[in-house]
Amino acid sequence: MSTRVAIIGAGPSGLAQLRAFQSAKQKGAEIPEIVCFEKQSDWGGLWNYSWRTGMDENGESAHGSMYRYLWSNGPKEGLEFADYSFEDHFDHPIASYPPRAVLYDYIIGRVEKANIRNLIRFNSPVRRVTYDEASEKFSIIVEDHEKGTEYTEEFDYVIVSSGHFSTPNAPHYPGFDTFNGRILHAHDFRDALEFKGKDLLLIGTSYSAEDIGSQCWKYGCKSITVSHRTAPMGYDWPDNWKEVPLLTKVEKNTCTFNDGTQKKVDAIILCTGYLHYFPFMEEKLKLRTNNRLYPVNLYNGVVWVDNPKCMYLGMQDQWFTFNMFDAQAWYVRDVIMGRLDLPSKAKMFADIDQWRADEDAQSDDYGAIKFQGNYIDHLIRLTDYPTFDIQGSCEAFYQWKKHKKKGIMTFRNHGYTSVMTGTVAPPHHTSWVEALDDSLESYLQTGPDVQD
Ligand code: FAD
Ligand code: NA7
Repeated sequence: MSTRVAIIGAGPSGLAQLRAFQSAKQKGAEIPEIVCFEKQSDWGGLWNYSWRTGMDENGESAHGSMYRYLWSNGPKEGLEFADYSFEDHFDHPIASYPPRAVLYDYIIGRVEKANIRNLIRFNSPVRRVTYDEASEKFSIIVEDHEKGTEYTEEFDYVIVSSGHFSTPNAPHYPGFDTFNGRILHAHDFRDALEFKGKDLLLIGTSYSAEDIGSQCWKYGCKSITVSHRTAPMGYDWPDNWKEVPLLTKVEKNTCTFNDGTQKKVDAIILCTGYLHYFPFMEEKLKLRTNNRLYPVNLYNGVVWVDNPKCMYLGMQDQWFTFNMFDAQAWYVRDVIMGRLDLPSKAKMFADIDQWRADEDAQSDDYGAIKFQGNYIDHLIRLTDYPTFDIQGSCEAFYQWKKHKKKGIMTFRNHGYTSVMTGTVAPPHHTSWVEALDDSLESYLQTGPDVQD
């Protein structure tokens, strides 16, 4: 029997893995048998927008955390695939912060071309993964929602690419049970228009707070109050946006903060991040980590040291995304295909420690971006993934940071240089604040250029 490889999840990470194997096959290599299990009825992971919250149509926890009107929160020049540029896909240059539908189209365009959909079993959540030392095989229990059955199959390798921005970290604050409105986690936020004319409290200061707040502001909420645990975001916010210290208690609609100030609000959105959650992995294979750039126990950020036939993709906190998943997928492919050897366990652990110490030594976001760029560079040097100017991609991120500082509601009007094609992105035809239609059709229209 040939080597069997299971991939769990057909989001950007799982799709990168499928594409990596297909690329080797295209170049004449004999590849293992691949089966990708996907819980949802379609591919694309978080980028496959769903209105559903709570449970999906099969009674599984709804995976989606993306919401309507979401535009890329970083420049597309930082995430571009090295083997499939935006120009390859759209035939002409497009602006730097595409909405969700445009990025979805881009991700899917590559895998449609690679013709790999037949390797994915949809509506198939993985229930349990165990490893048997005697047979040296993984046993995977899968629910088949199409047939209404559960079955078990054996594999030689398992690649977990089920994402880590789906299980809410939802803290409790005193008095939440007396609140006369909606308390929701960012995971369940879908349409900013729900909050038009409302006073909102957001807790948290990272991407979700910044972007959900900006969305609600753009679509007409009355006011935004953002409560921080560590430090305020510190942008030059609009007049009806205020940053306050941590929430201490809620009494009906009145929220009290650490400095004694109070605010009456209509809804509370917990933008308090997500948990890495892998209930289907047996304990000896289960990744337990907080959200950081170099999680514990993963050699080269992907190989589970205690059982190197088990890999995790995309488990890092993310500055880079799609091209980082590619770098990882190409590396994992080459380990599985015996093109790359792994060092001893002790050496793998020592190497992880070194990377983590380097991560800890970074003092700001610029250092963190560079760190992740170095990690990607390290991986792509090991495989035939097309090399690209990672320093140039970091540069796009540095400019993005500066543009955000300059104008948090205008940064998306800027364009950056693609390190894949050398093209400078044209400004979008409408400024982000005025662009209420986030459809692919509207985005790809040409029109008067905008730059602030
Ligand atoms: P996911 O996209 O989460 O895909 C995981 C897949 O695994 C899903 O299809 C899921 O159904 C499947 N799955 C889960 N459990 C099982 C199971 N037990 N069995 C079978 N299948 C399973 N990144 C950017 O680059 N730019 C952005 O603008 C951006 N915006 C974001 C906005 C939000 C609100 C969030 C939450 C994230 C955003 N990201 C953004 C980051 C995002 O994590 C990545 O872009 C990307 O989606 C990660 O891909 P992934 O495949 O690792 O995980
Ligand atoms: P992040 O980036 O993990 O940030 C989580 C935020 O939540 C961060 O500001 C934390 O503050 C805050 N947090 C966490 N727990 C609490 C409690 N108990 N009380 C108050 N504040 C808390 O998650 P996001 O959802 O913003 O972003 C995730 C991805 O979605 C991201 O990659 C984007 O691409 C989209 P801290 O600074 O730790 O005090």
